[in-house]
Amino acid sequence: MSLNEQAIRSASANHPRPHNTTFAYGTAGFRANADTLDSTMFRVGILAALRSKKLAGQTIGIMVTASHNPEQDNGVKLVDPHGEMLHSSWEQYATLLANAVSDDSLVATVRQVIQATGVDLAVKAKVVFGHDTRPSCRSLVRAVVDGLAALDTDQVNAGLVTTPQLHYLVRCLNTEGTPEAYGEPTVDGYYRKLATAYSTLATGRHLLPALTVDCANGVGAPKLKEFLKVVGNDLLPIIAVRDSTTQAGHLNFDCGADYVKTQQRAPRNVELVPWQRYASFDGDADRIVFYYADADGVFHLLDGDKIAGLVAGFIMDLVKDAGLDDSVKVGVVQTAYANGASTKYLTEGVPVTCVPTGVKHLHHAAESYDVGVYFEANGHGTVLFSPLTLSTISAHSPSSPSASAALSNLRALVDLINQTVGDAISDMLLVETILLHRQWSPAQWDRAYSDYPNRLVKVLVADRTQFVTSDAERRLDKPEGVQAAIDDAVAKVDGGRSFVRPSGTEDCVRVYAEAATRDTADELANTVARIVHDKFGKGPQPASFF
Ligand code: G16
Repeated sequence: MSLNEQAIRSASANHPRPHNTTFAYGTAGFRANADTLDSTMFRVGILAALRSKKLAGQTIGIMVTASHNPEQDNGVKLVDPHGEMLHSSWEQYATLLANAVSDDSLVATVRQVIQATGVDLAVKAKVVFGHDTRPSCRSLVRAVVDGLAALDTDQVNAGLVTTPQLHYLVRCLNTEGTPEAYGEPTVDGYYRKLATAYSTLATGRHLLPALTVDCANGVGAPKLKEFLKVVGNDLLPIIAVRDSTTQAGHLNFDCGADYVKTQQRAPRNVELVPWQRYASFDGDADRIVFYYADADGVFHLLDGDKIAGLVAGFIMDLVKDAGLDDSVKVGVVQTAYANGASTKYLTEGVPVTCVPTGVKHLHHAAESYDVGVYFEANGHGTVLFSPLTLSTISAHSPSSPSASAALSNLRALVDLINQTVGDAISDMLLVETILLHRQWSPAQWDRAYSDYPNRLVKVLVADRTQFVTSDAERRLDKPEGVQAAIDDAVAKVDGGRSFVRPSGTEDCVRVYAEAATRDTADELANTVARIVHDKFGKGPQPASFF
C-alpha cells in the first residue's frame, strides 16, 4: 500500500503552520498558546496513525489538553498501547513533523519517519482521542481528526475525558479479550472498576468526615460527579468545589493542584476548616495534592511526596500481613523536586530512585521494582505492580484469616490504582482508603516527617533551550558558570539545596530551593532566581520572584 500524498497535502493546506514558531516536544508532549497549535494537532494525528501502524495496529491515544497551564494554552499528550506516554524514541519524529515548513516538506517528513521506523503502510491504524474542557479543544480536535483521516485511520472519539481516563481506555482497548485484559474499554467501565475496588476496601470501615475536592474548574469536576453517582455517597462523602467548567477564564485560575503546590496555600476563597481534609485536582485530573489547616489556621500541604510515603507504607504492611514480604519488594521513584526530608524518610525503609521530571521518566523507573510507587512532588503519580508480582498476588494462598484479609485488600488495591498513569480520582480513592484503614486525620498522616521549608519559582528567560541539565536535573551544565554561582549561594545557607531547570510545559525556567528555615529557603530561591535573571532574564527583574 502506498502513501496517499495527495490526501496529506490537501488536508495540510487547511492546517497551515504558523511562521516563525518552533514547536518542541516537552515534558508531556506539545504545549503552547492554543492559537498556534492547529497545524501541530493535525500532524500529531498523522504521527499517532504512523505509530499505530508501526505497532501492528495497536490503538494509540491522543489527549488534547494543556493540563495545569492557563486556559488560553492547549496541548497534546500521546499515549502508547500499554497506556504509558509515547516512547521517547518517537519524540524526535513528533518534533520533525510539527516543524515541517510546508505541505511538501510535511509529506517528505512523513516519508522520512516511515523509512526510519520501518512502518508498514498496509497495517490499519487505530487511534482513540479525547479532550479536556478548554474552549479551544473543539477546533483542535477537528485538526487531529483530519490528520487521522489523511492516513485512513480507525478512530474512536472518547469525547470529554480526564487524561487518565484516556490512558485507561487505550490499555483496555489493546488488552480486551486477552489474559491481561485491563478492564471494560469505556468510561463507565472505568467508574465501575474503581467503584467496585473502593467498595471492597471501604465497606465496614468507620467513615471519616467529608473530603472537600477543588476540581480546578476543569474536566475533573464532571467526571468526579459521574463517579460519585456510581460509587454512592454512603461510602465516599465528597464536597466538590471549583467545579465550574463553563465560565471563561476559570480553569486553573487561583485554584487547582499546581496553584496550591506552588503558592503553598488553599485555593482563593476556600476557607479551610481546621483539621478537615482538602484536595486539589489539576486541569486534566492527573494530579492531586491534599492539605489542611491547623487550629491556628496554618496551611499544611500533603503533596506527592507525602502521598508516596503514605502509599508505600500501606502497601508494605499489606504485603507483609499477606505473607508476601519475601517475594514482593516495594521501591519509590522521585524527582529532584522531592523534599529532602521525604527522601530521607523514605530511604530508611525502601530503595529510592531519582529521575528527571516527567511521568514518562518516573513510570519507566518504577517498572524496575516489584511494586514501584512513583510520585512527583506536584502530585502526579501512581503505583505499578510488575507482571510477576501480579501473578504472585493472584496465586498466593494465605496462611491465616488475617493474611487472607490483607491479601484481598491487596488484590482490590491493584484494581483501585490506575496503573497506566497518575490519576487524581484513583489517587484520591487510594489515599482515602488508606486513611480509612488507618483511621487517620490529615495531621496524623502528616506526622511521618516534616518538610524542609522550600520554594519553587519561575524565571522568564529569553531562551530556555540554552539551559541544559544533568544528574537527574540536579546540575546545570549550560549556560556555563551558572552552576558554580548556584553552588556558592547554596554553600552559604544552612541545609541549603537548589537547582535550576527549563520547564517542558511553560515558557520559563524553574528554580527550586530548600533550606533549614522558611526565610533562608525563600532568600535562596530569590538569590538563585536573580543569578539566572541577571544574565538571561526577559523583562524587568521583580523585587521578589514569588
Ligand atoms: C506535566 C508532566 C509532569 C511534570 C509537569 C511539569 O504535568 O506530566 O510530569 O511534572 O508537567 O513539568 P515542567 O516542570 O517541565 O513544566 P501536567 O500535569 O501539566 O501534564
